Amino acid sequence: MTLAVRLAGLAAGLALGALAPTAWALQAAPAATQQAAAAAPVARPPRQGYEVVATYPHDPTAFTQGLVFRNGELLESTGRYPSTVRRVRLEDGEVLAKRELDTRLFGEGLTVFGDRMITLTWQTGEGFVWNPDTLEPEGTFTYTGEGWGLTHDGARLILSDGTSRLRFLDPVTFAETGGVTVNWQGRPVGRLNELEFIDGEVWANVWQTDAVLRIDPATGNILSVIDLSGLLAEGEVADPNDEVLNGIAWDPAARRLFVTGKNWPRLFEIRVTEAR
Ligand SMILES: [Ca+2]
Repeated sequence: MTLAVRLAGLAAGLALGALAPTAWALQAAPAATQQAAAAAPVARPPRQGYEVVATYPHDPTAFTQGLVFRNGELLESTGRYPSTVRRVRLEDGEVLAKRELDTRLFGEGLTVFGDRMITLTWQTGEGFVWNPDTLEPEGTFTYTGEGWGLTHDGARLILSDGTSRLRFLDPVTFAETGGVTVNWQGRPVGRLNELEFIDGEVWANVWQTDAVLRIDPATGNILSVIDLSGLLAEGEVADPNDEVLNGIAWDPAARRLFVTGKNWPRLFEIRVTEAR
């Protein structure tokens, strides 16, 4: 799929006019919802754009799966083999420390809850607890299903698994305590990947698109869609199908927002612009 095709798919998805399998396609909705949609066309969610504030180098071999800003630097998890967790200097992208996962594991989402860094793996149901300063492993846990993105709201871990579902986990026991289905006016929207909790909202990028959804975690309702297309020029990644937008980090003190992607050569500080 070319970049142009992906962007066309994104545009179709943003319009939410069709149930065709577009890039951030709506998943099969309940029959009653589909009938309602057929009777009354559903307006698309508010759409937002962005401005680039600053650009930083990013390790182009980092297949980014989780991204967090902490204490002036980035914590990042990467997938493929060997997967890694790493501390990264923002200003020049220098990897300050790195740990490799066992080669049977494909690294996924990352968050820091208190003084514990927590990471997921893709299809192995194994999670890890780390010291975020030393990257020393401190424990493991298990969960059901796949692991994609991870963040928290101060009380609960919030996990995505590639579907439209956001699941809540107890941050100490890792027991699943609930969840919501991310939706636009009742229609589920899936392929949720990397997550960040920002000002009471969950922000999720949608796999293989340039879309970031702003989500109300109480209801799963989509509040708006941020269109991040155009951050990279065509040809900046070798494989636009796999090397997609993935990575949202928030600096709450300075209110800075960072985004990058899998094997992207650059990481961006951006400012989101008004809905239109
Ligand atoms: Ca994140």
